Amino acid sequence: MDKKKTKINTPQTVTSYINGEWVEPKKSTHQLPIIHPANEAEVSILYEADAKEVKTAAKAAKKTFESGLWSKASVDDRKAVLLAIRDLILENQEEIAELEVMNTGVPIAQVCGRQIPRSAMNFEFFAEFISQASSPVFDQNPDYITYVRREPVGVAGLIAPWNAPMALATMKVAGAIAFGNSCVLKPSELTPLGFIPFMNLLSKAGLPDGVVNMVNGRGGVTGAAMTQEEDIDLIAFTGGTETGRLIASEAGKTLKKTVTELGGKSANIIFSDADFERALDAALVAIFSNNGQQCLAGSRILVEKPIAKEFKKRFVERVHNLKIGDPYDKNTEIGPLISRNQNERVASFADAAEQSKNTNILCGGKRPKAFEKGYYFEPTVVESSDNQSAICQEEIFGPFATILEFEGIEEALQITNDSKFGLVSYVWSTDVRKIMKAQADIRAGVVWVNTPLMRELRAPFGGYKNSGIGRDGGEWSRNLFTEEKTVSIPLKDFPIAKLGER
Ligand code: TXE
Repeated sequence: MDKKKTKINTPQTVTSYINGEWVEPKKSTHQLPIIHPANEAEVSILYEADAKEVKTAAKAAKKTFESGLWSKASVDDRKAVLLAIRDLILENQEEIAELEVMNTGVPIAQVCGRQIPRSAMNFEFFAEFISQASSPVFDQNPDYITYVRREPVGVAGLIAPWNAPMALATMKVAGAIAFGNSCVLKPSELTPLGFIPFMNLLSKAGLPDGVVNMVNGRGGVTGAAMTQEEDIDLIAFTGGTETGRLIASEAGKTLKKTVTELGGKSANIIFSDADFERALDAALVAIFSNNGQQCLAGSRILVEKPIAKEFKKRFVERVHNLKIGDPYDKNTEIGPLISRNQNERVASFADAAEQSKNTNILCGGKRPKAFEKGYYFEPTVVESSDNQSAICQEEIFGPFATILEFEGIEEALQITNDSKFGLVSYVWSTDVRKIMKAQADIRAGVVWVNTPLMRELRAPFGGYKNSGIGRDGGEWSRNLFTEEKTVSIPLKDFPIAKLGER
């Protein structure tokens, strides 16, 4: 990494944060290198939390929860702390952003423009939400009043991914603590660095120690211990579909509430009556932002036949112009992938495309020669005539667009729904009837009409099919992070059967 471009000091060790204190690194602990994906340099060392340390974190969270200090704090007090966390994230955004870039390789313009503001917004959103939320009262029966209380569940286990570490983890942390829970957060073992300044700012914001605890380590060790831990009451997970399956079945053994937000292979349908230029711009944003590593990527671009030739030509021209480079450079549009593994995974799909007779690589497909080091991969565009091919069915999670042609809405919808995933979808058309049919028939949790990437925090977000179970956002996060308690109180004395009286 070019030192001149960053002002921060990288933390040399990453440990757990329990009850308001950093755990001292121990030589005997299993250690993992933290790698900067742009130059493969080891920038820090993670000291992995084992099952015992996870238990300590869960116990600290439970103790704080039971103390009532936070779980029974007034909504106004909680709101003030959440807003202070928002302010401190914004005050420290430069440091957090630079650490995120060091970990993820996502271009700094995108981290500063989208992910850090979104992290701050997550706290503001839930601060506002809790101050307005109400619960139903049932007074239809004149002899009783019955109402519903919303109470925090207890200790939330939050397992976060590496693609947008801070933005995705803070959605979970903000939701959990807004409703009074304590939590144990596990960032991805690839991307813990930004959470170091984040943890430090929580107590400055006035959050009591032990409300947010963090453990670090591999999924199979630290994450698995969380899903098995008796003192953790719920799991909110974002990550891969296979991991989601494992987590849900493990968490089921101790009957934890579980929400999983998993992968996608989302269709971006462009009809020939669409605003061509806007659809083109948006198709590029939907697949190439975040280095293509996002669950809501528009990775299958379905183009109607009359405009397909022109669309492919223009799309490929633009892809050739994308600026690949150092993620700390403000002009960079595509940085390196997260890891060697992810780079090899993406390359394997390009190799498969090269072998297949149903697919044709229009550009990219290789590691760019300009970079000796770093997990860079050329932005890749492949056309396919078979939606069953691996590049149309599997989540590739990289700068890799697949283009399919279709004739008419029926075929577009058939291809869209011919997928084991169902997270989001995009529809581009100026014909309201076509739009209305598409939004009704698409089997996915979100339909974006004539827009890319519109995340409305008030609305539910989550997937159909293998894209997950449950939703987050406003009311849906409240459902996850609270228990409902029904209270009935009689308004007058009424006769009670006198059992045992002779
Ligand atoms: O993610 P994992 P991986 C998809 C994407 C990617 C694939 C694999 O297609 O290519 O998943 O990525 C923790 N118990 N997405 O393998 O493993 C892990 O430590 C408990 C989609 O790197 O799912 C990390 O904190 N936890 C996606 C988190 O799970 C476990 C984002 C996610 O890592 C665990 C990322 C276990 N047994 C990848 N195993 C999205 N939906 O946005 C792992 N973890």
